[in-house]
Amino acid sequence: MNIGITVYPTYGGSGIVGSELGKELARRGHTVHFIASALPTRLTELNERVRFHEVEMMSYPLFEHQPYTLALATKMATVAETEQLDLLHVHYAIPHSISAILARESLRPQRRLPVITTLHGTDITLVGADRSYLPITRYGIAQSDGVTAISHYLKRETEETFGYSDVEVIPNFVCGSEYARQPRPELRAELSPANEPLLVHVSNFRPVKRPVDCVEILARVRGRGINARLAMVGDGSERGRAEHRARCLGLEEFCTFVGKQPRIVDYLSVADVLLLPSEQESFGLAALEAMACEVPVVASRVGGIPEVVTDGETGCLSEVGDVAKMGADAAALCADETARRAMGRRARESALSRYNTDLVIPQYIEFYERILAADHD
Ligand code: GMT
Repeated sequence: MNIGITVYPTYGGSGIVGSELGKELARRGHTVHFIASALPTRLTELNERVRFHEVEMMSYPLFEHQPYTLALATKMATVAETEQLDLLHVHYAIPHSISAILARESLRPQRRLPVITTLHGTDITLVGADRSYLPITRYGIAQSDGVTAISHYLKRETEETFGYSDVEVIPNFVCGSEYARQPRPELRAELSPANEPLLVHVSNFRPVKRPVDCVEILARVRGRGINARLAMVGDGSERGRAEHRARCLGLEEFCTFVGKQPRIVDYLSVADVLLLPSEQESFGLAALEAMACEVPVVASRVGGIPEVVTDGETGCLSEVGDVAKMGADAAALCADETARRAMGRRARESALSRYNTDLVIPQYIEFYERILAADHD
């Protein structure tokens, strides 16, 4: 197949999933055309089967804001014609599904161009549910030829928020050979110089991720007499607040903020516990990647996380904001290496038996084939 994929190229779960999906489809013989405003973060290598088409923005004095949605639609239609695309697969509903629908409609007299929208979470739970965006998001979903969601939770949310139920659940996935615990003694020594227990948080530091809670959790762990450290991986609007809280609690020397990193697997390989205290999380890709690296997860019992992390088996779940309980759970894991390693092994087994690329990528391919085979007017 010739597949057009659109993602936000910035640091975010939907961009990662869309990029990794494209690479996996190319490995299976398909040609993937990324259509985006910039090269997506994880798309490090382009080749004959993984191509990139940049959306060009025209600046004109009359435009107070450049109309990205229209520029994207134009690019989608052009690429669909020149590259003979079979379908467009967009990740994140706003505005990508609207652009794709415009592209499809503009080409309708000449060719069929099915649009598949994958919902990732905040496009529904935050942005799409905002009253001002709700009608257009509902339209984008209802007008797509196929809709997928990354968890059963998100499918339910889509039904509740938009009254739309024809949604296929295709979860996030992880490559078991890429995401496996690898010895990284230098990095471990840098983040934990005396081999202290190491807590790791990975996110885009948006308010919804509650990164400040990670600092609070570290304080609770250390308050129990455990000399733990914390590595904060990523960047975003809440980073300053988290750093400030670490200073206020006198913990700055035990917290390392490493910013955005290209190889998350290295940080997961040296982690003892992953912290994911999110306010909302429709799946929790960071949790899945940590589990594949044998890292138990201490997380909020929210959204799709309970589908991924089994409380007491592969991690520990708590109510959002309950940093006392999360601190106690993390401390218990830090203190008992045998139990922690056993939980880590179960986490990898659970992650790969359900979310390995070889299980999930064929679900996307079958979905594409079903949409292409469907009757159309
Ligand atoms: O909040 C993020 O991490 C970014 C966001 C996105 O759409 O870019 O991530 C969402 O998609 C990920 C990949 O499908 C999911 O694993 C995350 O759970 C989800 N984030 C939220 O729901 C907050």
